[in-house]
Amino acid sequence: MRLRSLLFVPGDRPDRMEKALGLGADALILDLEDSVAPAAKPAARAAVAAFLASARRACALFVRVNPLDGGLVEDDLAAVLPGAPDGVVLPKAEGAESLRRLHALLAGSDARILPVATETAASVFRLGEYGGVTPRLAGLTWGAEDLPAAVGATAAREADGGYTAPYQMVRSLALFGAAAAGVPPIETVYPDFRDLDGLRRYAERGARDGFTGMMAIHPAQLAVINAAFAPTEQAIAHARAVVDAFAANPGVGALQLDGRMIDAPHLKAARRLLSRL
Ligand code: 1VU
Repeated sequence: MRLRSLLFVPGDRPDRMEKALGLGADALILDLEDSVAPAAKPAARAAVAAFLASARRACALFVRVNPLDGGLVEDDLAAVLPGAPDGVVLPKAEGAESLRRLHALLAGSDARILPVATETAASVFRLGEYGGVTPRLAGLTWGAEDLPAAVGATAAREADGGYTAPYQMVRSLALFGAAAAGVPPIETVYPDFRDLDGLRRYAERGARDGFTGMMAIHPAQLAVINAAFAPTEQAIAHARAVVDAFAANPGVGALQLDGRMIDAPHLKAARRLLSRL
């Protein structure tokens, strides 16, 4: 499943769901959590269930349920699993135990799991736990909204779109946690949805650092995100040249290509990039 761009659509906005299918997102995240007010949760569950039952599967359909300990997730899953979502986004995930619990709740369904793995202070210390727990793991993503609120920080972002030191560290740990688990790292949302230049810089930085996709909150963000997370022609050509150079020199560990040394890590990176095409 390719996950370059994942668009949040509030679960209580059925008017936006059908249209969202044709916007170029690789996945929609039909949200039952923070974008839906408590009183609107039952209606949102019903709307998401109805949409899943009838939607053209033009892209992957994920549902963000409520957190495991809030007393809502059981009703969320009872409503949406009959519609066979491709995946469930788990907010406030806290390591292996959360994955095990959700895996059990998904019995009888093929849904994958995408945890949002940095939304509580405790979760940060469990980012190395996600590998090998369940074959349902579709990736790992992080959030920069709930954690500052949980610890009492006044901001997580710098004016230039980067993060303050504590949240930059959390982003890095999420990236390495996903890599250690062997699943795609998904960059978090860029909330200023009118600032497409800032988004482009942010998404390109994410792709440079190793994230393979990103969540979106507004349709205008999708083209920018898809472009940032698609390998450039130049990068593809270079990767092919690296693979070809090693194929032409079997048994050789280090080579030169255009005057620069290439060895095993470069071959691994080239193969990884080509596998995403
Ligand atoms: O022009 P049209 O009327 O045909 O369409 C509007 C609008 O319906 C549409 N649109 C969307 N369609 C699908 N999914 C969306 N998320 C979405 N957002 C907008 O685009 C056209 C233009 O809309 P707009 O620019 O006038 O935007 P609004 O003021 O109507 O809406 C802005 C917000 C931010 C409220 C809206 O985009 C939205 O609800 N986004 C998702 C919010 C969300 O799910 N937040 C929680 C996830 S963030 C997180 O938890 C971090 C981990």
